[in-house]
Amino acid sequence: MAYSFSLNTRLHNTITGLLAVLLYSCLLTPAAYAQRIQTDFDVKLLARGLSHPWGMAFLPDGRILVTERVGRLRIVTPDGRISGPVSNVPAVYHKKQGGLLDVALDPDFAANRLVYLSYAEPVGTSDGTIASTAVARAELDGNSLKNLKVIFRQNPKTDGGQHFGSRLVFAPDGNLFITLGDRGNYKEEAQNIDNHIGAIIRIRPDGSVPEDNPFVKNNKAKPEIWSYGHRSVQGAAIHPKTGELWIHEHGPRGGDEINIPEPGKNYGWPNASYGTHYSMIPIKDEHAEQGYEEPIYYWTPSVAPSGMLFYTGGLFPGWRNNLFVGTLAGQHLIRLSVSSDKVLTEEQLLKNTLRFRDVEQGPDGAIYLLTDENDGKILKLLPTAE
Ligand SMILES: [Ca+2]
Repeated sequence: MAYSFSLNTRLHNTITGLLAVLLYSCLLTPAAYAQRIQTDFDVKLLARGLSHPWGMAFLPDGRILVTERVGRLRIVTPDGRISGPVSNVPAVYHKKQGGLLDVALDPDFAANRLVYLSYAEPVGTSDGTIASTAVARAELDGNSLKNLKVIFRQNPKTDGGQHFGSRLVFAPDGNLFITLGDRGNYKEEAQNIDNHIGAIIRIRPDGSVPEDNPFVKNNKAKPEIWSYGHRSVQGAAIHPKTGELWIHEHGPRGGDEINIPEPGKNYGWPNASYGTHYSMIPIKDEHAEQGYEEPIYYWTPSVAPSGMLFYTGGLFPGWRNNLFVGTLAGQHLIRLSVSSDKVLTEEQLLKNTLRFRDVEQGPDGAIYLLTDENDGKILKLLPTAE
């Protein structure tokens, strides 16, 4: 199925109209003027008709690989044409939060054509009730995948349709980070390093374990684990100056966090959180007091963060090295100015508009957003034309 596509001016006008109201309300003070300069952007609709798109990755020629949670991978051209489904994508468990999730390119993609997919992998057929997050890599050959190999499986597989993570991010040293979740019904297991529940994983691109992983010499631990005590991590990015991994994770009722996961460290879930359990049972706020790592930032009430980008492009010089986070429940895009290890300021963009599942930077320096809808869209943020 292919779509041809033209600009949806109604959506465009709605969003720019909301921005106009925001801009008008910002004209009151000199401080607000500086903010006005930074929020002066247009939103263009690049493509629509994607079913709950989840992750995207830019090919060197400017086309975009986009996953749909139902289990399809598509390629979108820079002018918004959507390909038919790429063939040979692995079968996925498509229930609740499960399905085909993130996509990433090998750092050496131009030479080896390797792409990486994360997904909820069922036991047996896709109709099963037991699943966990897995990562496969394959060569992209035209509109199909070949030589597909599963390089990681979250162990154990469990019931439940929640908290699969997952984002795929390559570190500057060439290792692959995979962010996972606690699978919903098994939150206590996020404290156990003899399984992969609630962990961040670090492997080589072929699935083998780097010798300097923190638990390789602990024969009671899974050697792929980088850090643990995480709830469900749907955003990850490498800080452009420090080269460190930053992640965010969903809290329960409140307490969504940003963490900079360090090797072997415990981020406290489910024993420490700035949120409360859905049952309204309180959780101890204090991470450090209980021996866990404190988040560097948190949101209460929850925004349900998804997707994470450090902006390094040239189109928005005022936003360089800022951190962008999409939100689902929040229905806005968050812009954070940050230092090497702190969040300094927060601004909400596109308030009360759509559920934003992923945020990426294109080779053109524009910011691209995926919306979480049946009629999922790719939106493009560009500086307002003079
Ligand atoms: Ca925590």
